[in-house]
Amino acid sequence: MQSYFQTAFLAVLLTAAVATGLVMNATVQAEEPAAKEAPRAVDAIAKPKLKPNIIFVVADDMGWQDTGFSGNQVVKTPHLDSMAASALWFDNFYSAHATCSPGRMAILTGRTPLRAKMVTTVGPMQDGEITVATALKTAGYETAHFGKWGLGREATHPTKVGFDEVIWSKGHYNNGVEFFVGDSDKRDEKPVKTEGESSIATVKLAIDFIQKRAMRKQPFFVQVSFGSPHGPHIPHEDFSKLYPDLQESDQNYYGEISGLDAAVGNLRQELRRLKIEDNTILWFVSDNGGIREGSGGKSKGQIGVRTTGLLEWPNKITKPMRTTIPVSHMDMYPTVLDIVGITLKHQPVIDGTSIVKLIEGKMKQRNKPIGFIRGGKVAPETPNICKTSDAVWIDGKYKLRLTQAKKNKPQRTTLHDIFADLTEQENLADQQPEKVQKMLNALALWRKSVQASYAGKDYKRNQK
Ligand SMILES: [Ca+2]
Repeated sequence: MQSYFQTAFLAVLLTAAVATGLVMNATVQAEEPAAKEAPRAVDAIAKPKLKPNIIFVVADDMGWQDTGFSGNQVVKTPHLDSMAASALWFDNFYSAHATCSPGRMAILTGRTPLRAKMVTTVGPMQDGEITVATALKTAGYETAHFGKWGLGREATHPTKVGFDEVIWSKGHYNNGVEFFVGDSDKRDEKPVKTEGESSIATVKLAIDFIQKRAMRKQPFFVQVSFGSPHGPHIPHEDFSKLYPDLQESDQNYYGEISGLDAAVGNLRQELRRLKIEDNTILWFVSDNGGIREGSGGKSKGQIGVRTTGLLEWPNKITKPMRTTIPVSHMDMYPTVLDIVGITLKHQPVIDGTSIVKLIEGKMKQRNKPIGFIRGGKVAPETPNICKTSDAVWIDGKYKLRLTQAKKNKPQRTTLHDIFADLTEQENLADQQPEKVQKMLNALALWRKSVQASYAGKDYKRNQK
């Protein structure tokens, strides 16, 4: 881990933030949320150690190099850059899966998406998954989801998996979005109408929720889930005009990201105004790989790829840190439960691990490998898909990629050093056959476990 704060860099960021002045420029007409059903309860042993407020902010299709702080020379992201300058910055933050919904399921459950039969882009996840919202309710948290959902309706509707207040969209959305409220999902059921930039409008809804809890000193968990920068790229003009010299498609793409960035700025500003920023964990991630070469590679659709990740928690992270230790979506759930001190009595298998030690600056290396399975465009009933599909296994500095035989191409195994060879140009498999075999063995064991979950093994007795 290395410190990265630089005075000159911060000065540039502050100048950019002032110059853009892009906060609070969307208006929202929110109606009172509809009455909601009680979320599912679970048995838990909650021995709260700390009760920080927790906010997950999830971008849609944003790549790891779509921010100024990560090296993009074009995009203007002063607020995310400012966040990075005081946060834990994950240099190697891995998406749990290739596309939108599976990554989101992993964020909420700590599990690889195929355990919930999420083999491809869209949901639903399986009934029986336990979300971080459900778990946090056992420790007295109030919970809310705002924005893109994508994990199903009916049994896996956000109101049924732990969220008290829900203002949501089935998928990605654009400016002027009309969100659904509570358990409604029909256009004529009193939607929340928004105006202005879509990410700013989403954050505005979250701020309304947060303000009420802050006044009561009530711990909360909020997921803010943007529809940007998922295509189609239709930016608000306040943000596309930041890029007058770019061609239109670039203005549109970067305009969406700058809108999202301003929304994050509004959220951080409000946490400071409410004087709750020190005791609030703000975890910003994207759901899958980027969609453009300039995003750090066109990696949406691939498994075992990096995406963006920042964690801000001033009470614990008192100086900026940048880490190369691999972390993934699947670590978010176990980390939050570890911080708050929650153990579920019937916790389904978790694939991630708590990174509390990393937050404390005490983790030298990761103690648990990270696995990825493609699934792909297959029927959910495909036999042994978890054992036979393409897979990636990250253990320490090594990434093993197993690509199954296709048509005329034989099965291929590659091994890369993810620290020394960022773009994975050099295949070390022939040089290190013992390492490869050891990783293949571990991967095979893990795939067997995922296959058992896929078959429904995990969903027992957790629901009262
Ligand atoms: Ca996405």
